Order: sequence, then structure tokens, then C-alpha cells
Amino acid sequence: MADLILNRRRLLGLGAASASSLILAGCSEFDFLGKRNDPIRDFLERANELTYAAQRALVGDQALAREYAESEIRQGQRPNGSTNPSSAEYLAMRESGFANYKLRIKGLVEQEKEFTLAELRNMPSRTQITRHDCVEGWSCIAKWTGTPLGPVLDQAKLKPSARFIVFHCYDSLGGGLTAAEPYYESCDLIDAYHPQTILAYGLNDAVLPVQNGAPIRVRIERALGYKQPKYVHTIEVVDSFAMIAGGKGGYWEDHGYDWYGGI
Ligand SMILES: Nc1nc2c(c(=O)[nH]1)N[C@H]1C(S)=C(S)[C@@H](COP(=O)(O)O)O[C@H]1N2
Ligand SMILES: [Mo]
Repeated sequence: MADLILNRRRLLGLGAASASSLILAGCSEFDFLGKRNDPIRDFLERANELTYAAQRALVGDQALAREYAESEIRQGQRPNGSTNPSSAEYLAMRESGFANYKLRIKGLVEQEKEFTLAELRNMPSRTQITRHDCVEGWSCIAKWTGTPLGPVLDQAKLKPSARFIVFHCYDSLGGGLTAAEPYYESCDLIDAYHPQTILAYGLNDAVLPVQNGAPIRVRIERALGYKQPKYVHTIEVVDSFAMIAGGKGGYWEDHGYDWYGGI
């Protein structure tokens, strides 16, 4: 952890402020981010690295994402990406109202753990009204309820070598010409232990719907939409994600998106 923070501080002084306004200016036109070897995408990816360092330095490691008032919730959370996982395992679980769902925690932990949905719902909860920004150019303000991830990880006791948290999901994307690939995401320990990072099971005062990631989806409020994994079944604690799937830390990262994905 100390190493991680030190590395961030070392990244400073790279003139990030102008880079971050460039990112904002480009917000609604992100289609090219999926294309490899695109010079603008490459530039923005480097700029995003600066944003990553700059944000952490300027606002501190635990700055909160903005929270909104009830009156600012203007529409339901627009479902995007997978909205209806079709694996036999997921369908059977959905059929039983997720009664037999278990969230598994494995990897660099002292004690592997499994939590049922009821157990997660009985843990301390947090509710927050935040804005979800998708790189496709739309945003939604929604109210999320869940249990903070940090204390859940503490129950499994992270080993000192732990550096990243990987979230594995029930759904796969792609298919057609290429094989379908399971959705996954990852974050560092600072985001994992951020007070607004929750394992969400509620949306806008109702049970989290299937289209938005039932039974559990992660909210990492300072990150873009693709960093908010839905349908999470396993949390894997790792020191590197190089060996997982395409090695870039997430389904969309493997397809060219930036790993940090900060807003
Ligand atoms: N498992 C999984 N998580 C996912 C996705 C997905 O396809 N599968 N799509 C991501 C993207 S790009 C966005 S914008 C949000 C959409 O969340 P929502 O459907 O609740 O609006 O989920 C993210 N998490
Ligand atoms: Mo998205």
C-alpha cells in the first residue's frame, strides 16, 4: 500500500491540469477509444494517466464523488451493456430470487470467504445519490444502496502483497466472430477502500433490478460507467492482473479503454 501511494506521488509534476480539461472536452465523443493505434486515443490515454496522478494529488486519496439531492434523480438508471445474463447458472439463481447466491472472496487473503445476499444486506449499509457517466456520452443520477467494500475485504484479511481487487461477473460480452469473454473489472486498494465504494444491492429505493446488475454490482463513484461491474460473483485479490484474461484489468480495458477510467 505504501508503495502504491509513493508511486502515485512520483507521477506528479507532469502538467496534468490541461490534460484533464481535454478529457472533459472530449467526453461525448469516445467511440474512437475502442480503436487501437488511434493517435488521438493514444494521446488521451496518456492524458488520462496524468489525470489519475493529478486527481489523487490535488484532491487527496479519499475525496468523495459529488452526491446529489433526491430531486435531482430525473429518470431511472439507463441499463447498458449486458442487461440479462443468460448462463444456466445465473438463470437458475435468478429463478430462485438469488436465494442461493454467494459472493466469493479469494486470492491474496488470509481467509477465503463466501457471503450470501442476506448476509451482505445485514452488514452496515450506505446510500448515495451519484452520477453515472458512460463513455458513450450519457449520464444518469441514481440512488445506490449497498455495503461498503472495505470492511467486507477486511473480513477476508488481505495479505501484504495485495495490490488490486478484481471483480468477476456472470455475463459475457462479444461473441459472433470472436468468442464471448466474461466481463470483469479491477481497481486499486485506494478505490476499494474508498468510503463510497459499495457492493450495491439497491437502486432508487428498490431491489437492484436484473438489468442493472442483480444481485450485486459494484459502485466506484469516481470512475466511469465501465468500471462499475454488474452481476459480480467473485472478488479476487491479486498483486497483478497481467495473468487475467487479456491482462489489462478489465473487459473494456482489454479492448482498448483506459484502466483508471476516472471522471
Ligand atoms: N457485468 C457487466 N458490468 C457492466 C457492464 C456489462 O456489460 N457487464 N457494462 C458497463 C457499462 S459500459 C456501463 S455504462 C454500466 C451500465 O450500468 P447500468 O446498466 O446499471 O446503467 O455498467 C458497466 N458494468
Ligand atoms: Mo458505459
